[in-house]
Amino acid sequence: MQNHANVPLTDFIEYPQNEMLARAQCFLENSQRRHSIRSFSDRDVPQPIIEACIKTAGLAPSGANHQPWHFVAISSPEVKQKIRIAAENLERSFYEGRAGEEWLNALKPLGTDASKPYLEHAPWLIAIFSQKKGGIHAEDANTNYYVHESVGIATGFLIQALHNAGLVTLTHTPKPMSFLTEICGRDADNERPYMLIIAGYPAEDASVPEHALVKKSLEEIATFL
Ligand code: IYR
Repeated sequence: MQNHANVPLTDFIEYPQNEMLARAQCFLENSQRRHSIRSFSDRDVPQPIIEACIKTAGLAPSGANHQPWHFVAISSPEVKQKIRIAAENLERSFYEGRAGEEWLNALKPLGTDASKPYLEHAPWLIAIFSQKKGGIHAEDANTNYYVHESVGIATGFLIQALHNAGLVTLTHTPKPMSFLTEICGRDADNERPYMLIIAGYPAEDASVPEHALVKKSLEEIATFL
């Protein structure tokens, strides 16, 4: 079979099982301090931190290892302003009726509305795009597989990486998101905007909705057979 060479696994680290449990619990406790934040400070975050987090996202598993994603990291005030204006326009029509009553009721405990000042205040917006065609090399144009799953995993990696670095984030999906394609100068034929991640320091008065702290128990989310 062609192209099937393997290299030995040399970077696996085996921990004693007590240490494994301690590490798993430590990661859990660290993850329990991750919250979606809607109030950001305008303090700068150096680009190399964002670069390292995006590199972590790029390590996510993907269909046929095609890595069907592209991350546009935005710190330009002009670009952020364009995104805020476009997103708030869409959100206004969403909150004024397009969402429908059930959806609006589901959002009430979060206290969200059409105003999105953090799209300008936060130091970084990361627009994530999924790619229909691609391959293991950036210039490839083969079919990508499990694109949604792959980009979802990479997005999870990115959120955890940003949290681990000491930043707060918000996942934002203004609907429809096609305006991001144009503002970010991406190829509309091959790429779809997947999600916008806002990243930075929390504002001093940042808060977390009580609703967001209600997490299902292990028994509710898992079954062991
Ligand atoms: N995109 C809107 C609405 C919104 C939708 C869901 I589902 C949320 O979990 C939170 C908000 C907004 O950002 O306000």
